[in-house]
Amino acid sequence: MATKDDCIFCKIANHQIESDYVYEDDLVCAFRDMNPQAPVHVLVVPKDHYDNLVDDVPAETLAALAHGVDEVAKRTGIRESGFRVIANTGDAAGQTVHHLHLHVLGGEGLGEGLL
Ligand code: DGP
Repeated sequence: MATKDDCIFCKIANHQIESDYVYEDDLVCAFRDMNPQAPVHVLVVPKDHYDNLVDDVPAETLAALAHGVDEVAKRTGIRESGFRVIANTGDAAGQTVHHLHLHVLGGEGLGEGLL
């Protein structure tokens, strides 16, 4: 696994630091956000380190992330009601952890989308 020493999501994906995992396979893992912004708020991350969505991420990994989102939606019971997926990409978007992650948000009171 390609990791960065100082990256918290590399450590969580590598189980060096344990988290509240929802889903895991060979390429990605999903765990609950420590600062939830919705009743369901899960982060889906690749196990290899990429800074963000435009960091030459292999197609296989992008597909695994999409599959991970679907698994999270099923496992947290938000697949039928609907949910939101956000990838903050770069400083201007407010990305604070520079390891690619997809926010999966759902549940009561999610409200309307921004766009
Ligand atoms: P972003 O702004 O897109 O970079 O959001 C990063 C998210 O990561 C933020 O909602 C808080 C979450 N987060 C940061 N550090 C940790 C951690 O150590 N564990 C967990 N579970 N979530 C974290």
